[in-house]
Amino acid sequence: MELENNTAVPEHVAIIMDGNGRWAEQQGQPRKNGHEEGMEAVRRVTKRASERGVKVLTLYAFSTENWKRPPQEVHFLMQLPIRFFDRFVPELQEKNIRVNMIGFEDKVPGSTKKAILKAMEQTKHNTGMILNFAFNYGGRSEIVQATKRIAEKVANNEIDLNDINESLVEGHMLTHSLEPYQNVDFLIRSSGEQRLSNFLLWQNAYSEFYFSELLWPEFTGDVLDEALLSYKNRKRRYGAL
Ligand code: V07
Repeated sequence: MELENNTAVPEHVAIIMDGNGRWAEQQGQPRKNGHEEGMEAVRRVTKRASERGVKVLTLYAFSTENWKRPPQEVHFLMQLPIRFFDRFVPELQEKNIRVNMIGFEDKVPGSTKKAILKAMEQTKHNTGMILNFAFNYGGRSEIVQATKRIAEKVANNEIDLNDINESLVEGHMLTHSLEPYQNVDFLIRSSGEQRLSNFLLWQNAYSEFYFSELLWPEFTGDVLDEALLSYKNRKRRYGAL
C-alpha cells in the first residue's frame, strides 16, 4: 500500500495574485473585468488548496502601495471583499473553511471592514483550511508596528531588553493568529514578475518560491497542483547543510 506523504504538502501557501489588469487589457476589456475574473480564480484555487490539505492559504489582495492607483479603481477594489463574501460564504461554510484577514484598518471603508468582520464571525468555528486575505497589507509597516509595540513594552518595564528574541518578534506580527503556521512554506506569484513586493517579509524567510507566467485570472486548480508538485521535489534546508 502506498502511504500518503503529507509532509510534502506545504502547510502555509501564500500567493501574489498578479496580472488581473493586464489580462483584461489583453482582451480589450476594462480592468475591473480582470479583477472580477481574478475572484473566480480565487474560488478555484481555494477549493483545490483545501482539497490538498493546505492549512493556511494567504492571498495578497491589496497592498499598502495600491492606494496610488486611480481613485476609481481603488474604490472598485474596496468593494470586492463585499462581493466576494456575498457570493462565496455558503461555499466556504460547506468546505469548513475559516476566513481571516491581515492588514491595516486605516483608510479601509467601514462597509468593507464590516463585511470582512462578518465573514470572519460566520466562519469562526470552521476547523478546516484558513483562507487568509492580506488586505491593505505591507511588510515593512508590519515590522515597524511590531517594533513600536515591543519598544513600548520595554519602556513600560513589561519586558526586559533580553526578552526580545525571534519568538517574541513573531508574536507581534500580524500573522500571530495563524499559529502554528505563521511561516510561509511556499510562495507563488503569477504573471511572470519575480519579486516579493513587500509581502510577508519576516514570514517568507525560508519559503520556497514558484513563479508562473500565467496571469492570475488564468490560474486553475490544476496550475496549483503543478506548483505543489514542484514543491514536493525540493529539498528544504533552512540554511543548514
Ligand atoms: C480582489 C480579486 C482577486 C485577484 C486580485 C485583485 C482583485 C478577493 C478579495 C478579498 C479581500 C479581502 C477579504 C475577502 C476578499 C479581494 C481585493 C481584490 C482588493 F476579506 N478578491 N479580491 N480584494 N481581487
